[in-house]
Amino acid sequence: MKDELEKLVVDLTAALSSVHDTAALEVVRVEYVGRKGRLAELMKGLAALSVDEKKVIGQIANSVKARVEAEFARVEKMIADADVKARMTREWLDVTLPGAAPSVGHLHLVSQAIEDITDIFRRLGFVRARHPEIDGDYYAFEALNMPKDHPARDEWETFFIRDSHSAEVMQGQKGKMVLTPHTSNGQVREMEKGVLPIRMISIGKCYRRQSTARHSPMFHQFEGLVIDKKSSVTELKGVCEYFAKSYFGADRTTRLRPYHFRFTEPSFELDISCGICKGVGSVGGVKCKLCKEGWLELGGAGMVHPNVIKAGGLDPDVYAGFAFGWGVERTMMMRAGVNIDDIRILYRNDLRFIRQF
Ligand code: FA5
Repeated sequence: MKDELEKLVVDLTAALSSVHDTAALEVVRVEYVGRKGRLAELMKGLAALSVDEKKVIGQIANSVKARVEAEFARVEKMIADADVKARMTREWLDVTLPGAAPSVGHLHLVSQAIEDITDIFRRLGFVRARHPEIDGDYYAFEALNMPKDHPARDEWETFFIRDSHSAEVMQGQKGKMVLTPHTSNGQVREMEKGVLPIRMISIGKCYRRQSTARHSPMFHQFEGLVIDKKSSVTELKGVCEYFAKSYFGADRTTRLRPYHFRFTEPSFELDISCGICKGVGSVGGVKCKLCKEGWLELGGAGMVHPNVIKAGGLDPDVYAGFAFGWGVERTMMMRAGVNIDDIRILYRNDLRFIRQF
């Protein structure tokens, strides 16, 4: 029995020499020291021995058990050490390498323009206001001196909202519901608030049934409205000039060109001098490719029509004012350094384009 115990240790050491992971170690453990393993089987033979033999063999068996445990402990440690080493190789990190900065986004080109525009008008005392982008026909047209069926409405190529149940145009409290074709719907809404004087800048989305290199079906306008007891075209001209110089550069100038809008009288189109030919219309004797005549159109403006002031609940004999409405995208596209030849690219969500600004 003594020899068999010694042989068990020799066999165990040999078996453990080819063990490299915990699964294999468990197999050997079951075979040698499991409940029905080789050691347990040998120990059963102890019962048949005499008392003296039991003493001797018992001592040897204890020493064998201690050696077996030591062997298992040695191999367990070896496997654990190898695991740690493998993990360190796998997860090795060079803390001296430069860090990878997370990619930080930025405001869309149009949002940047909206912030710049708001900032310029804020310096003149204009307060940012917001008005519905889906509104009743009354605010978009009727209150702006464009009665039902007036042909001037055609210019706005309006989207009306259909009722999903009846397929009829949806009726709101203030007439048919429209996707606002301009921000001028905010004029009467602002006057109705009854807080005077008014110096508002309202920037919002507009929608028209148009899609060309210069027209987007969805675009933004910024609407200025001043209503006070005294107001003049000179003041309007001063505001336009201040905006043009602040946004485009000190060398740019503006002109008001007579025009016609139903909601302003007199009405104008505001032009700014071209940044390429500096308002001359030609460069080195050749017609300017950008403007052809020295000026670029920015948008509409004028003195608020008395009927609109009345619609706002105010007395046109007491109050007067001016208004203007310009396209954010077109204004931004006229700025030096923004070389965009199709307005619609702004809304294609192509990151290769957006990341350039
Ligand atoms: C108007 O919308 C008037 N409400 C402006 C106004 C306000 C006049 C207050 C007087 C007083 P108009 O239709 O011209 O005017 O549009 C004004 C500007 O909006 C245009 O000059 C252009 O810059 C921009 N715009 C118009 N339609 C589009 C479009 N489809 N895509 C991009 N910009 C557009």
